[in-house]
Order: sequence, then structure tokens, then C-alpha cells
Amino acid sequence: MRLEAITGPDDLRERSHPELDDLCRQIRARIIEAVSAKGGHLGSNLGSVELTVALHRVFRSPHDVILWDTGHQAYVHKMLTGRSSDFDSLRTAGGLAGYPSRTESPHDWIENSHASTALSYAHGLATAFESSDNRRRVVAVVGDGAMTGGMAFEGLNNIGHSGRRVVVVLNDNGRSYAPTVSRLTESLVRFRSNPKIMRRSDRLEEVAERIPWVGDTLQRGMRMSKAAIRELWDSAGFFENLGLRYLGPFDGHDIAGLEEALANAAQFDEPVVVHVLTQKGRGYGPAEQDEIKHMHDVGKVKPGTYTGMFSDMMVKLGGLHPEVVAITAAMPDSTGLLPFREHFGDRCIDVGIAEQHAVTSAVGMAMGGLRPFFAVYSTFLSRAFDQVNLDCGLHRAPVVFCIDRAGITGDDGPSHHGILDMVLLTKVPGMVVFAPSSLEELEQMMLDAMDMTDGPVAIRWPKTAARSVSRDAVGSGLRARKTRSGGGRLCLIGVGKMLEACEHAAELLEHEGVDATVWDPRAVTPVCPKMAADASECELVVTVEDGLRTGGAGTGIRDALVERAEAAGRTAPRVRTLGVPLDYLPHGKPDQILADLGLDAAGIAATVKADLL
Ligand SMILES: Cc1ncc(C[n+]2csc(CCOP(=O)(O)OP(=O)(O)O)c2C)c(N)n1
Repeated sequence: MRLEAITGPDDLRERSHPELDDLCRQIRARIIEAVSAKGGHLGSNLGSVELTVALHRVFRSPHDVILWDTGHQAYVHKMLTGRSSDFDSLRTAGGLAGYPSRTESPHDWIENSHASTALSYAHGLATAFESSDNRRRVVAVVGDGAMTGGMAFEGLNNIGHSGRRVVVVLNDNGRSYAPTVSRLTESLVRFRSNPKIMRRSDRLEEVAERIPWVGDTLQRGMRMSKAAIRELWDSAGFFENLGLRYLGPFDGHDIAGLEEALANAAQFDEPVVVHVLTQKGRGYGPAEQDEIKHMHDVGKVKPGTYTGMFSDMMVKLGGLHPEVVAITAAMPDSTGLLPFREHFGDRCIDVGIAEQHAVTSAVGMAMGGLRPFFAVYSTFLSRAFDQVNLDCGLHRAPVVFCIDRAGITGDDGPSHHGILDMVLLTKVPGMVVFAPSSLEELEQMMLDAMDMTDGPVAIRWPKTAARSVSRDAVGSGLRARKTRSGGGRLCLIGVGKMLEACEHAAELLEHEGVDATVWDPRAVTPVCPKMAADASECELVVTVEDGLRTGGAGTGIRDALVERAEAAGRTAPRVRTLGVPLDYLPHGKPDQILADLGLDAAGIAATVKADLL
């Protein structure tokens, strides 16, 4: 059976297990080939090949719903649901998305990439199906990493309490990006690696089952006593205490065994957890052995990038200030915190995939005298906005938010673009928001942030290449920096990486006879009064940012210019705010996406010409 011949899950049904084993080999080869060329999540997909085959043979997708938590491990699902011939286009503009996508297939129910949500969708769908078609099954596949997120616990609690018929597949490989930080995972590992406990637990259950009691109440009572027996030795009791039946653990690479377990789980009239043990990176030597590099699309932090500079600065600040601690929500590798962890060990705190908790915990640390730096991707910080605003902002806690992957991120699509951070963070009273335009600016901003102790500071930078400048091209404190003096008609203000595009646009405009002033605002908020005064003298001010235009940095600058003019009884200059439109932007190369949005030098110059000339 050739992989390309699979047009949907039905093509899997009449296959023998040796045929399926061969299919799994083909799938693995295909994943390795595609991810080597296009990047992506290698380890998670290689680890869930057999599990995905078994799920699609037992359940009838899309009538039965299979939900992939986070969605980074859905490549096999894509191949088995008619997309294997397109697989080479993975993560390329116009090609297959790196996450489930409803426009691609009816088998993809949810579009995601942010972890720990599947159980909530599952609860909702099971609630809806209960009244419409109670035979429809809802399956949520959740990794042990995603299980560390607060929302997963909220979902579990609600599913267990409501008794909804959800099959939760706990895909347990002991790892998130890095090894999963969770006592639940630790105790599951202890449990499964102790054959004595497993045998004793089985024997006790057999004995309990042989007691000749009948009737619903007694059966329920017996189930509870079985749970209590297990609770003595294992954390499966954790799920049962929440009201979910626990089955497992099962070998996640044995298709026949998995099919039996999943078919059994489907029979229950109550929520069930099927605990499946898988090996991340299975079948690809480098990924099996490599700690992190080959597992996800994270690679090594490269020198000459903002992440690299942040990484070096954390080590420097950590050495100078013993109160500096670094916090990560399960991403010590890709945020560049591994060197800090190597140097300072437990001053690097991995809280699990738990951004909300990370923020409030950071506030507690700050209240207790530590200087927390929370390293997080822009897109994931949105999840914790309430904590940033009320737990951190309201307390004026000196937490430093180090926000990577800000702006258009590219290959990972709508849910990964970091376009909300400036909109959100500029609404937190008292918060300073910095956007560096060079590596050296980031260095300076981290030093300055260290001295700003009367409230939170955020520094946001993109994934794309960073430029390096000489020391005299670096500002300090909250002051903006003029990088080009023009004739007074036009002022371009380029936020962070967009400064470079503004400078190039100014060169293009020079050929058209327009002599532009260019400012690097450095701090998005508060708006620098000197820059506002200078810009107010121009006819047209154009702000350029790589975040959402509505409510972003440019809006803040325009408000400042209007207020200034009103206070002086003058007319404010015309202000054009250029930024990302309010939309869900698909995947593609970051600079191409920006160019398509008119946010490159040529686009900026064209807008100016249309407005001014
Ligand atoms: C809210 C949120 N924070 C961080 C991430 C980044 N992230 C993507 S996959 C992943 C690890 C997930 O681990 P697990 O659920 O165990 O799946 P595995 O990759 O091990 O199969 C992380 C941290 C995310 N997707 N969502």
C-alpha cells in the first residue's frame, strides 16, 4: 500500500498490521524529508505515527471528531486525510499549513497552535452532540506538555464533573520542547517504569472484580474502590478523582494494542483517559538522541540574532545581579535561556506551558525582591493579558517581559504572528514598551530595564535578522533617536525593525525630491516628547509598525501629537499609521508578507508619494 494511494481514513480499514507497519515507515520517511526541507515539528510527529493510524481506524472522522491539542503533531493526520500528495508544500505560502486548517479539510475541526485548548473544545462538542447525536465520539489528543497548561486542567475538571463522553488520549512522551516540568508527568513516569507496581495494581483489581456484587451503585462503589486502590500507588487516581476513567498505560507504537484500547474507551458512557506512551522523534536517530534541536522547529539560537543578544545579556545580567531570575513557559531552548540555565541553574524557572501563571508568579517573585525576566513569544503572551494588566501593572511590579517573535513570524501562520503585543501592552498603565531597532539597542534596553524598578517593562523583538550598529547609533533611557534630518515636510517614524524600512524609504524618496526626517521611537510607550515636538513641525507624519495598526504604536503617537497640538491651540500634522491590518494572516515568509502589506521601503515610499506629492 503506497502512502500516496491513501485518500482518506477509509483506505486504512481493511489493511493488515504488517501493511500498516510498512505504511508507518513510509510516513516517517515523508515527514523527515518534508521537515528537513521546510522546518516544523519533527519529533512530535514521528512519535505519533502509530497513534494517528490507530485513531483513524477506530474512529470515523470527520463524523467522530479527532481534536489535536496544540496541533503541531497533526502532520500524520494530514497525510491520512487525503493530503499526502500536497505534503511537500508544508509551511510554504499557498501550501499546507503547519497546523490543522479548516479550509484544508473537514477532518480538521479546530485551527490552533496555542496549547491546552482541546479539552475545552471537546467538552463543548460532546455537550452539543449529547442532544443531537449521542453516538458521535469526541476524541482529544493531548500531550503531557499541553497537559501542564491551566486550561487543560479546567477542561479536565469540567469534563469529569459533567460526565461528558469524551475520550482523552494522553500522548505521553515525557517531553514538552524540553522535558516536561510537571509532577503529574513525573509520577506517570514512576508509575509506568515500575513493573512491580503495575503487577500488584492489576492483581488487586482482579481480586476486586471477582467480588460478586452487582447493581449500579455497587459497581460504582467498586470502581471508586479500584480508584482508591490505584491511588495508593499511582497518579492515575488523579484522573479518576476528577471523574474520568483511566485506561493504560499503553505502548503508543503498537497499532493493534492501541486499537483495542481505543475501541474499549469508545464503549464507555463516561469520560475516559487513554494513557499512551510514545517516543518523541521515533525512527530518526538524530531526533531520538538530540535533546531539543531536532525535535521542533527551534534549532540552535544563532549569534547575530535578537534572541542571541538576549541570551548573552541574560548571562551578563545574571552574573552582575544575583536577584535576576529567568522564567520560561516550557520554552527554555527557543527563547535563548539555555545558557542562563547552564550558568545559574535554578534561577531559571520553567513553569510549564502556563503563561498566565508565569506572569503572576513573576509578580510574586518581584514582590519578594527578585528581578524576574519572563522570556516569551509575543503570540503566547496575549493569553496572559489579564495577568499582565491587573496582577503586574496594577501592582507596578518590576517584571521585565522579554518578547521574542514579535511582529510577522511567517511559517506558522495566523496563530503565531506576534501582532497584538503593542496593542495590548500600550494599554497597561505605567508600562514601558521598548522595540529595539538593532542588536545594540536591545543590549541597551535590557540594561535600562534593569534600572526601571517602579513598574513593568516590555522589550519586543522579531525573529528575523537583526542589524548591528555602532555605539553612537544607540539611544538610552526613554528617549527616541533621530536617525535622519529632513526638510520639515515629512517625518517617518519606524518602530523596531521597521526603522530600517523607513530609512530605505527615505533614500527612495530623496530621489523624488522629498527629504524625510526619520525617527527611531525606541520606546513605543511612553511617547518621547522631543520626538513628538519635532514631528509636530512636519506636514505629514507616517508611523510604521509590524503589529496591528488599529490601536498600536502609531495610534499612540498620533494621539500624542493631537493632544500636543490641542494644548498649544495649533493644528496637528496629518498622521498616517501604517501597520498590519485587522485580519488573520496566513503563513508565508515574514518579509514577503510585510511587503505584500506595503510595509517595506517601496510600500512606505509609495504611500508617502500618494499622500504628499
Ligand atoms: C500557549 C502555548 N505556549 C507555548 C507553546 C509552544 N509549544 C508548541 S509545542 C510545545 C510542546 C508541547 O508538548 P506536548 O504537548 O507534550 O507535545 P509533544 O510535542 O511532546 O508531542 C510547546 C511548548 C504553545 N504551542 N502554546
